[in-house]
Amino acid sequence: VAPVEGADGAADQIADAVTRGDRAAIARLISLVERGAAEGAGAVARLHGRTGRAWTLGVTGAPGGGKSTLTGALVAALRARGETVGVLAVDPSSPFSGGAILGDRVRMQDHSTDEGVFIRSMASRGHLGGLALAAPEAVRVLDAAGMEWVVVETVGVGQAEVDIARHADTTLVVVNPGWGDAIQAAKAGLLEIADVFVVNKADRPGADDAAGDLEAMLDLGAGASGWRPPVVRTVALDGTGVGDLLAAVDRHRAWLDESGERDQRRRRRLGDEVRAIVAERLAGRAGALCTGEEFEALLDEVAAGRIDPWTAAGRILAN
Ligand SMILES: Nc1nc2c(ncn2[C@@H]2O[C@H](COP(=O)(O)OP(=O)(O)OP(=O)(O)O)[C@@H](O)[C@H]2O)c(=O)[nH]1
Ligand SMILES: [Mg+2]
Repeated sequence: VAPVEGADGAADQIADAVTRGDRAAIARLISLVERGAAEGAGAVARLHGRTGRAWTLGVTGAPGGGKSTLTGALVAALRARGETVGVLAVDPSSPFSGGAILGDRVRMQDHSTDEGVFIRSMASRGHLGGLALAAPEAVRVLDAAGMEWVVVETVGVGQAEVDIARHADTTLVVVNPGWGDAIQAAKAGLLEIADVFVVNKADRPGADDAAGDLEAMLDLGAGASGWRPPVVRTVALDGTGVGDLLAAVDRHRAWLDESGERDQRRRRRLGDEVRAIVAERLAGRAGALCTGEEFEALLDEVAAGRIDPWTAAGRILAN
């Protein structure tokens, strides 16, 4: 959605309030962004120049792997270091605030009274493309609000969800012991996007096997990027291994900074975002061009066999 002309005052106001860290303004702007509202687009556009300080952490993996519990534990560890954290739990599949989101809120409620933490769930309204566009906007809001870390949790099942997690500075892929979880993760395309692997629920049998599977798969693809994703075992429920996990994230962060890869990644991410916006806009135009009387008349011609679909499309585009 394009920024609305004449709404500059309101957009300025909300952008300034977000920059001051006003929690109500942050919540409101993320809601606007989630809805794809024009007012939100205007305000977030203003925020872009005030972003770039937050370190974004993607957390993805199969449903129920313990991503939210782990995120809660990471938030606690980061807060213990005195660092501020924004959390976005992105739920692309559920059309309304169902059990998963409620569950996330309950699990993360330890932090609900802490000013240094801002936790928010985002749901799509049956439109994945919308969420893929809205998620980076919401990250921008939390970044501009001064959060030093922004954690984005997505379920790594579909391409849109994987893309959202992949667009973090550091991406954690969470697997569990047993059931060939590591191999499932590989099939879902999660192997390529992981900067750090987490074998969570390491209190259960098979954690060593899962870690071994991952290391073996990493051996096959080693050497390409200069960073070999470490495999860290955690028990998110009681915090075991979370210190090691944070240390691995810190090492990845230092490596990205030193190698210059960080700037390249961010540039790539912005390129992807611009492309996605262009695609969304073109799709909107395509929808508008392919409805109405003229379109139906053209379709009559195609249905009657007088012109073929490609010719019809060519005529529409030539107009
Ligand atoms: N045994 C054990 N259970 C855990 C651990 N971490 C999380 N769980 C449990 O696993 C279940 C799912 O945890 P969540 O944190 O909701 O997992 P999730 O990946 O966020 O789930 P979705 O967002 O629904 O995909 C809950 O019942 C947790 O209590 C762990 O380290 N060990
Ligand atoms: Mg969750």
